[in-house]
Amino acid sequence: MRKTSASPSLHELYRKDPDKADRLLFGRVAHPDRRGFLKGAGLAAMAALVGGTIPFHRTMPAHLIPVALADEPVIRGKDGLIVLNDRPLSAETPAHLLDDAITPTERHFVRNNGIPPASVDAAAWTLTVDGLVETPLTLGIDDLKQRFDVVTAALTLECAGNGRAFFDPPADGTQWTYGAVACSEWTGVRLADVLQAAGVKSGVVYTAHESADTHLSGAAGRHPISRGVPIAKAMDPNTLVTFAQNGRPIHPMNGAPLRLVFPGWPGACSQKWLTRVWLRDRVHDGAKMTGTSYRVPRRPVAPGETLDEKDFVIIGSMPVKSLITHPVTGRRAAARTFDVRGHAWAGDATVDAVQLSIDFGATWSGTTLDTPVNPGAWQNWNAAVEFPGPGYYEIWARATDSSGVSQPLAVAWNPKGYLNNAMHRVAVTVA
Ligand SMILES: Nc1nc2c(c(=O)[nH]1)N[C@H]1C(S)=C(S)[C@@H](COP(=O)(O)O)O[C@H]1N2
Ligand SMILES: [Mo]
Repeated sequence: MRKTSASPSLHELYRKDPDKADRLLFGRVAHPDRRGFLKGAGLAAMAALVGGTIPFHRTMPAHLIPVALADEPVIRGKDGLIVLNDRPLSAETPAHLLDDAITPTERHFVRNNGIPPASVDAAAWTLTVDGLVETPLTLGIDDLKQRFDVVTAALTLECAGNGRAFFDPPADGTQWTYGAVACSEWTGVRLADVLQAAGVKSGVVYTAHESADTHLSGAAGRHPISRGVPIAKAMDPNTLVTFAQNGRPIHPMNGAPLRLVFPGWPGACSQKWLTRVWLRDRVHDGAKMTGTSYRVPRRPVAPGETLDEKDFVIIGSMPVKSLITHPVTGRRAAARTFDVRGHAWAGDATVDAVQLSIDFGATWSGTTLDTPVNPGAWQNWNAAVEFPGPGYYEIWARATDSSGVSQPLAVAWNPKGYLNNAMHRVAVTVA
């Protein structure tokens, strides 16, 4: 993963307030002789970032940015992502790097709400299933593999705040543009099978998910995020408890060693570093479940309008959307005709058509659209587009879902900037 000048870099943080940067990033406290003092979680965090234990950490000066971080990759195993926040870490993928049908792990975006566990032991990891069940279970990853069908599926994960950067007036929160979406191949077991093994009691309304990451405040027992879904979505056979991503262990920042994946629903439902699923007789009220978190107004609202909590609904299935992954925006093309391609997805529904316009929406033409490789996967589309002559063009893409709903050119404003499924536009200049 590379820093860009647009992101708040480590260097900037250190320039502004080196003591604070040390404390925030690594829990490092300066000694009078200017040696840094790293221990416990701070030392583990730095070791994880530089990729090994630091034998001489005792002589490491305060305010020193390890060259392993300062130079290039900041997150091992990620490549080309743009860091939007350092703490908690959020990084998105430029649209043209999402060109593959299956998103490689190093291109899968990262959205953390707290501090990931510094190190994880997959062999000792357990998942507890309790609450309104006949038999509470505690299962290791091997137990999951042995007791249940192991399935692999390409599943689309999108942050509900993807596209937030384009709201006007601006909406608070991570300023995602297009790249908080991915479709990796996930391997795991069906959540439904696990819940059935525990025995779902009558009266269950919602799941509640817990994990091993810690709150930014450091407060023990305070969850950075704990979301849930209606029991029907949890019993959907496409919902998985996963232990592998693209045929390998899950990337540490994508929730290793165990995470939920709810395709088509807000990424926030897909708890990373999963330790517990409990079944409740009411809508879960954990961290990021209440207030305006992952909720949208029932009706269009004006910016600044005051709303009551009951005017909001919890986001479920995500709206129809598409992404142009080729060409990269800003491309100068030598040829008059070239291939345009990308992906489209529609929450729990499927995409029926993707159309393109090169004349600012006056006319539209069709594309070849694949069916999903499995339920929950995005669909790939492509078209050879001919441009009438030299000059500046915009390619606009518009997907339509199976119930006939199409992407808008602009979406209604909402307080937290969720669900921006406006059409993707890329610029090209034809020589
Ligand atoms: N434990 C835990 N799970 C989590 C989060 C988190 O901060 N902690 N972030 C959620 C959010 S908001 C999103 S969009 C997805 C992002 O998944 P990714 O980081 O693997 O791309 O994870 C979700 N699961
Ligand atoms: Mo998210």
